Amino acid sequence: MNVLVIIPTYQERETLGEAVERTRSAVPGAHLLVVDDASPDGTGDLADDLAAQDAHVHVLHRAGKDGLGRAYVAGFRWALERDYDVVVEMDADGSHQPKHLPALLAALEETGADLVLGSRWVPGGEVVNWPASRLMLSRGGNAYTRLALGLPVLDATGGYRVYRAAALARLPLEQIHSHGYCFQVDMTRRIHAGGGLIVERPITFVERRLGESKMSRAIVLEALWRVTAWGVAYRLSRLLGRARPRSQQAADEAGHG
Ligand SMILES: Nc1nc2c(ncn2[C@@H]2O[C@H](COP(=O)(O)OP(=O)(O)OP(=O)(O)O)[C@@H](O)[C@H]2O)c(=O)[nH]1
Ligand SMILES: [Mg+2]
Repeated sequence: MNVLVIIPTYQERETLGEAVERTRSAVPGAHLLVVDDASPDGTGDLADDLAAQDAHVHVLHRAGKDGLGRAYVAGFRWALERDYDVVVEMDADGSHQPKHLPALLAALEETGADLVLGSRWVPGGEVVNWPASRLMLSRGGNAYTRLALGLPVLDATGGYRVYRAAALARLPLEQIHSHGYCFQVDMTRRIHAGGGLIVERPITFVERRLGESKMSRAIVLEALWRVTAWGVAYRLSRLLGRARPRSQQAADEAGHG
């Protein structure tokens, strides 16, 4: 399997080096793509230095900060234009530990899944060093998401995950407009709606020690309105989907009668 690990960065000069180093030793055969949004702190230059020293490291520079979702979509396109079978999403900030990657990749192979979620909320999964407020936000966000969208997973918002490239190739990437972490929910619901198999494997998520979080009120509000809008659309389509066979039946009966 040709594996590409995509690491989006904005202002991660303090964390990127360690993330790259740990990933390289956890999965030596994999390639890495850093997608940097012109970080003013020079993260992009650091990424270029790392790439110059290591043929497995690549860099995609983007013009300015444009959100996690857009950065990943650009990374997915880069991967699909090349010969990768598997695409991984991973944060630069140390929260997603590369030591879990072999198990996540093995799960993709063993189960034949299209998407393997590194999950904080399945048995064996955990979060280290989060304040109660952040735990509640993630728990609550996931409960609301599951209810609204009928997704059969416990951690739809997590950003440590493994995709089969063929499953990404089937998605209309140009239609994905979510910016913040609701992008993860968007991807999950699209894979699920397309009949893709999604499995979860436990991870230990560690809160960042260095650098600054890009989590904001705007990102939470975007998630709330988008998940609600997707939920309404999902319920409507189910309602119409159920109504169609009945009306078809009625039309058939009328035809016979
Ligand atoms: N390219 C790019 N990367 C981004 C952008 N926003 C966030 N990132 C990266 O996406 C990853 C996750 O962002 P974080 O700031 O850690 O967000 P978070 O994990 O929700 O928040 P914390 O748990 O508080 O760290 C990090 O590697 C960021 O550098 C963006 O607009 N563009
Ligand atoms: Mg983080």
